[in-house]
Amino acid sequence: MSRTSSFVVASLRLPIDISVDECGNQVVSSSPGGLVSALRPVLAQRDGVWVGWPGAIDHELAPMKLEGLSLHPVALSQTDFEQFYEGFSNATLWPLYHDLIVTPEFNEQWWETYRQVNERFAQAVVECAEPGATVWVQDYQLQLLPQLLKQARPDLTVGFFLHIPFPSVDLFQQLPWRRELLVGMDAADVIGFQLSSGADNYLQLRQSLLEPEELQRTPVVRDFPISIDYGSMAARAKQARESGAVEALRRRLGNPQAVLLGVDRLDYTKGISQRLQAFRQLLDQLPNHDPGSVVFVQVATPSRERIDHYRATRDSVEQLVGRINGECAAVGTPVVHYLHRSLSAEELAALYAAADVMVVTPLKDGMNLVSKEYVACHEDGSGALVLSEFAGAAAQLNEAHLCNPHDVPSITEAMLQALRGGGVVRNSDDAVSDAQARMSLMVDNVRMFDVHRWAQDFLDLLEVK
Ligand code: ADQ
Repeated sequence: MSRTSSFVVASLRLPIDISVDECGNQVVSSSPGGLVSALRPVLAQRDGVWVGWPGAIDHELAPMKLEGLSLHPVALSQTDFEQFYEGFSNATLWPLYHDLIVTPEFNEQWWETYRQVNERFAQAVVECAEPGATVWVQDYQLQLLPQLLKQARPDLTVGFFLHIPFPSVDLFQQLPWRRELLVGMDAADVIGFQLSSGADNYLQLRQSLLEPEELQRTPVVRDFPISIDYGSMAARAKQARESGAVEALRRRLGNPQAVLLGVDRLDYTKGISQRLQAFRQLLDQLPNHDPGSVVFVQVATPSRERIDHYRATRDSVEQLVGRINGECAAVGTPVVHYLHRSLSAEELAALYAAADVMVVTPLKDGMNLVSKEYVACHEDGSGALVLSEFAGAAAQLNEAHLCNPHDVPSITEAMLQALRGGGVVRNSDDAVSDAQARMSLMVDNVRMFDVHRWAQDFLDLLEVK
């Protein structure tokens, strides 16, 4: 039986994982993450319902209550998965919105399936929404939902938030279905972007694509930079230090002078190869260091692995790891430690806390939560952040060592600056106190603008509409 509510969230994924236990029974467990921790209190307060895909293909699941959250599953078939998710969402919109790092594919059938899946999500939301309910739609996979919802239920108040960058007008205009997508989103009452540049691009696009009568209706269009659950991240890092996990980790790495860290979904937008090339150049520039005294740890979560560009990215990253270790490591002391898997929240916090320099070099990124998670793990002012100018987070974390990830020497230079602050290169007291001041300012920023504030700011605006 589906529950109804005056508050509904719709996102591609429900915050759950489905697995099978040793007796062959299906187990549904909640999967933690920033969006869930932001939305949980908001949903609890309003007794809301979350509509989304449980993550398993061809799997019908009844509406359920899990750890206090009311969940309303939408099933995806194998064809939906291939054409809506891997196809239109991740091989058309994702590369187009990330400034054509790879070439987007335009496929009429994928578009048709995208439309159909959006319609099914709209039906599911309509089933759950009480008269006059507020609906908050998340991200590029559900861009047609605002219009579909308003057509079916003009009584609903609808908000839409885009987690990835919104491209410039001429890039968006390449889409054969540009008008349909824009009109789909434009029906929302509040349309949120990570950055003001996204909001500006959107407003310009409206002017060029909408008819004069359509322009009479003006949704609120604004930036709402997303953030993290600062409190729980900082608490996990504290726990990792106090339990000795951080020290143990550094010991396992051979007690190096400096640990540099990268943590990403393995995606071509994240600039992992460029970062590894920069690390290789850095090793050449460090005066008389022993192999293994400066190490790089790269953790890459498997992602979208059946899509060709993702396979090619993995191959390129793994070749580079092999080449750098082949050239620079000694037996028993690798210089790059590479993990191709997901880590638990506790393991991740221990790694962040153990790292002297976090290296975040996306070629383009809506926000980038990893950079904010690292900052939250360094409340004491330790550590340093190397950050791409093309990550949304750079607009807020301007005390980071900014770099241009398309220019490898610029990443190397930012790494060197960060190591100077840590006293690894040309130790100076001034450099160390400058580094602490930079980190403390970033800590204050992330603490103040956390994910709870993000959700509250968006909903405050939506609920007065
Ligand atoms: P993503 O592209 O997934 O998100 P990001 O913001 O960095 O990028 O979030 C990744 C999340 O996955 C982080 O919370 C991180 O801790 C976690 N993660 C990464 N590697 C992991 C690993 N090996 N093990 C465990 N966890 C790992 C999209 C947009 C971003 C935007 C977010 C939120 O592309 O620009 O910041 O949505 O809006």
